[in-house]
Amino acid sequence: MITKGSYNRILLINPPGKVYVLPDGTPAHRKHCTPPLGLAYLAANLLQNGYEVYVMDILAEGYKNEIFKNQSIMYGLSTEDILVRIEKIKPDIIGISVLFSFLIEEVYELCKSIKEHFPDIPIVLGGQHPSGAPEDVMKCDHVDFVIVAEADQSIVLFLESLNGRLSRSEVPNLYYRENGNIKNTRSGHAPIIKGNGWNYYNLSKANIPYKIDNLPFPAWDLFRLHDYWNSDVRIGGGDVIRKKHLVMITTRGCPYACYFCTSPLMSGYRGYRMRKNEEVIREIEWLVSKYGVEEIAFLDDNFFVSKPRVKKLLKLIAKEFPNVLFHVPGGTEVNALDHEMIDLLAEANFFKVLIAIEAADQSVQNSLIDKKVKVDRVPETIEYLKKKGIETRALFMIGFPGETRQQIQKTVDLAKSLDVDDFYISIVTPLPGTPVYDECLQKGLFVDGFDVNKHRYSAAQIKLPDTTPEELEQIRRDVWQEVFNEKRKKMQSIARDRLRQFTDVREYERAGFTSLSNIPESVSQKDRK
Ligand code: B12
Ligand code: SF4
Repeated sequence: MITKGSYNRILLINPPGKVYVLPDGTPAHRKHCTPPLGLAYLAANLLQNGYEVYVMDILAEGYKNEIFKNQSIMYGLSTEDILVRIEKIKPDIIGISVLFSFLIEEVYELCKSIKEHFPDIPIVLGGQHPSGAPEDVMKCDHVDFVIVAEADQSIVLFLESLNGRLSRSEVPNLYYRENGNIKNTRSGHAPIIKGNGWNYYNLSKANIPYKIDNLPFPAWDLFRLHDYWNSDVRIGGGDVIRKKHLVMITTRGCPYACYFCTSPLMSGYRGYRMRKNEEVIREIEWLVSKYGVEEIAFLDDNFFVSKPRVKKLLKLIAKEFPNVLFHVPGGTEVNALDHEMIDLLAEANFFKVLIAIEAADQSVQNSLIDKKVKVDRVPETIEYLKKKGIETRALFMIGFPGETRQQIQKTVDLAKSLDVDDFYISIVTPLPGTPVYDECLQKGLFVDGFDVNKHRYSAAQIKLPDTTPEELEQIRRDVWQEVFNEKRKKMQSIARDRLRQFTDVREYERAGFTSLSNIPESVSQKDRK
């Protein structure tokens, strides 16, 4: 039972990392180690409101510590270390961020261990997964609260209510228990789209920060930045180039609502908000002068959506920061990339662009992908990006509900035919809190044994008309293997890319792991190199 009282010391936790190991003993993807921007924002808002904030990034602080569990390599601080730290900090409350659905089981285990040792410390969960499946998450007895959507302000109001200065009903987007029942403070608003256990609200009803320039800068002082800088780090689509790198955001939300994406859930339906360019410049200046940052990734949902904004920003960046590198790991709309934009990107040291093409078939584009990529513009855009010396990668998705083998093949063929430095084909993942998830639920399209708590991004989870899940996974892997050598050769021309150092795809995927040789033989069905 959580009683009103004194809740001033908050510990914010970033959970461990996890990489699924395929039956041939190869990791499904590389490890990553990205500074958690969401937690840095929450910390800044709490500090600004007089709270005492501590941060524990389990992933970054224990990056080299790997264990094999449930067919996956987990990396991060050990449970013993985590409990010792909690004992030392003695927080009044713990907040855990769950950005990735595939980590939810590990987060439940973490909550259980914490509760076994510290039963009186309340635990609140937030981030993408709890926002998409709040009721489900509240079913875990070790979780006391969930706050859905962007929580910069609501977490402060939540603590104010625990401290008796506000009533619970004044805390927006909160899920809690009362007499054993799960309740929430959202019911007063009519959602614009009502899903199965989730809602999309208009921005004005979403109770999230409206003027995002009013938010304080992320509280990076609380984080051990050298843990990120010394890791074998990867921020989306390739390694960072410079050691001292950090992340930022220049807009929140997106004016579109693609049916597989969680943006409307977190940021309101078409809840796009821009920062002023001067404020963005001020934050870059601060990162450079205070932390010596040499490279910055913009983590916006859709950085390029307002072309006039971006063009003005790029001009300012080129003028003010000629020695800093930039990139946008979230993917770039093809439609935004006209020649002037590409010229400005090159001038502003944007060294890499990831073009989000998603599907080759225009009918899939038209019906499912709200941003409506003009597929016929892609080859010419790529040609011009390469001419300007910008590393160019393309992003695709296969396995949309109803997608035929022919349509999938069209995407694969397009990926192979484009003159990009690298491309990634993802399998469509039905994330909780998205229309694609509900469609699969309603039409019985989840593969046998599907469990929302056991999400795996590289696995096929949707039944298709004429492709089995195994075939879909194999298609993706075969293309990757087939073009690996060719891509590697292309990478010779690109400075310091990790890909070019390897001769075999498995060798590449094993890079950065310290414990692969310890994986039990029974896990690997084929010969492991
Ligand atoms: C940067 C990023 C990454 C980074 C890593 C990020 C990190 N910190 O670890 C990299 C590039 C490595 C990455 C990789 C992948 N990513 Co990614 N990534 C993002 C991205 C673009 C930005 C995250 C971010 O910093 N946002 C900005 C901050 C301000 O928002 P936030 O973190 O959500 O925090 C706010 C709220 O969530 C909330 N909150 C957060 N924590 C907490 C905690 C508490 C207690 C509370 C109350 C509230 C709260 O308040 C915060 C402030 O408003 C998001 C999309 C997006 N724009 O959010 C996708 C996203 C998180 N990625 C996603 C996916 C699927 C992937 C990949 C699987 C892609 C792939 N197919 O390979 C991989 C998996 C990597 C892995 N785990 O191994 C999905 C996850 C969806 C899900 N439910 O699982 C997202 C949401 C994109 C999408 N819409 O599909 N990703
Ligand atoms: S354009 Fe991108 S960020 Fe916007 S809704 Fe579609 S997938 Fe999500």
